Amino acid sequence: MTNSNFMAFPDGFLWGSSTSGPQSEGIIEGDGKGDSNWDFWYRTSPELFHHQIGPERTSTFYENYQNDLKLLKETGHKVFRTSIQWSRLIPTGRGEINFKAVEFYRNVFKEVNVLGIKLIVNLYHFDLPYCLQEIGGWENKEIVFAYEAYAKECFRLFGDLVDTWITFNEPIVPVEAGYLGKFHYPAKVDARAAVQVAYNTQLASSLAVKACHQNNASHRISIVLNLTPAYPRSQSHEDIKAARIAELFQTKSFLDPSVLGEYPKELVEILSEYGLTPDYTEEELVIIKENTVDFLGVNYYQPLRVQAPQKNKEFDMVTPDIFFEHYDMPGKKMNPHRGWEIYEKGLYDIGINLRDHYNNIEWLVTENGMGVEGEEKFRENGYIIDDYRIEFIKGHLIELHRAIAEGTNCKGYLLWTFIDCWSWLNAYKNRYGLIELNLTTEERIIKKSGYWFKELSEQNGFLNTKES
Ligand code: BGP
Repeated sequence: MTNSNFMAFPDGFLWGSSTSGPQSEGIIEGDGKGDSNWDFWYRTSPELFHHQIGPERTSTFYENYQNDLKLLKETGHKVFRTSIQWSRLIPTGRGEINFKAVEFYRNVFKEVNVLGIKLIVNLYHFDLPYCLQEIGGWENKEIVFAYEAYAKECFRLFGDLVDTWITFNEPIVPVEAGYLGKFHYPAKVDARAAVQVAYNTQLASSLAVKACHQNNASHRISIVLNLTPAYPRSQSHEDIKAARIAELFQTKSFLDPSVLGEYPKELVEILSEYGLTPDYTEEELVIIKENTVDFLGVNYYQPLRVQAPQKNKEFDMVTPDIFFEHYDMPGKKMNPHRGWEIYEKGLYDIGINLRDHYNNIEWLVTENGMGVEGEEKFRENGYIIDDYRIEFIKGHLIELHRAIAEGTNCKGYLLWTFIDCWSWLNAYKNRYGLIELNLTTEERIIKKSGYWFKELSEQNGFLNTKES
């Protein structure tokens, strides 16, 4: 049957998008920016980056922010999330401030406020100042205190313009991609280092929460986590156990300390059993306990499907493969343009999990979106007709709507992303924007989804014509 329902969202629901400093600003001569780990990696290994496009050529927001921000209105934004680049504000990571960066960020934040759009500012989106990488990066506890000092500077310099902050975006990603895989710098495989990096990042996040509240008790601060329930291949004891452990590593390792103030007991036991307990002190655990987040940001792209590891497999070092393997589920619905599974119900499951196990904490979808390689093939009469993206968003919103109706405390939906942006090793391979960026002319052209998104925001919902 056809179910023509208008999916109305709660009053004041925030519609918008997220981007980040390193993925949108670009670098220009004389801007005073220091190197981040990405700038350094690109300079030394450009061949790793798609079409050898590096972070200096990102979407030129640094120069074009005034015009770009006008497009926020044209695409119906009620909220906008971006990040400060630590290496732009404090080029050597510690000490001297770059006043050109202060001026730039203050101008951007002022402009967003003038437009009447809610601003959320993230302090860290995978981008460590390279000087700090040279002394061990997040493996070294000194970086925790350098980050705390940086966060305090941000609250002091921008606290009159920004009242909603994020400590880190997807902190598990640099752990996995930089210390268990080779997609982020320093691209090494070392489980002990991975655990220490994860712990140090959590401690830094908790210290930033504390500093934010000390600076202004009415300001709110969160962490953005890429949450997804881990779905087991089968209901066998082994697969269920594998899914439980995958969830411990990939979601609960930051979710529990950030929201509940404590690490899950089973995770602590596993780490101890494998000799991976990080260096920590009781005082640090008290900081984590006492400084939980005010709300949560959730990024969701694709589900995590797992199976028990094959029996009798030999491992010469501890890696997550000892505990679980990825499961390639036959017949799954795919985004063929990115090679990622589409599973809309994941968003519903996240909402219900937060409702039932995390004190029904207030949360926002801070990223969800559909990456498309070769998107120019969908251009008609000069602009991109991305009906697939509209369908993708609608499918997820139906599940989010259902979770809200059942009591989850979700206050907004931020798409990834505003204008097509640079994405790490993938550079500009996958386009996600409501607005197309022409890399040669730097022209910005609103896609069909951009106009649709404006309508969605103005009507605070959409007509669901999906078969049910
Ligand atoms: C998220 C990151 C974003 C962005 C996005 C798309 O995990 O927070 O920074 O990069 O993924 O990634 P990709 O371009 O690799 O598809």
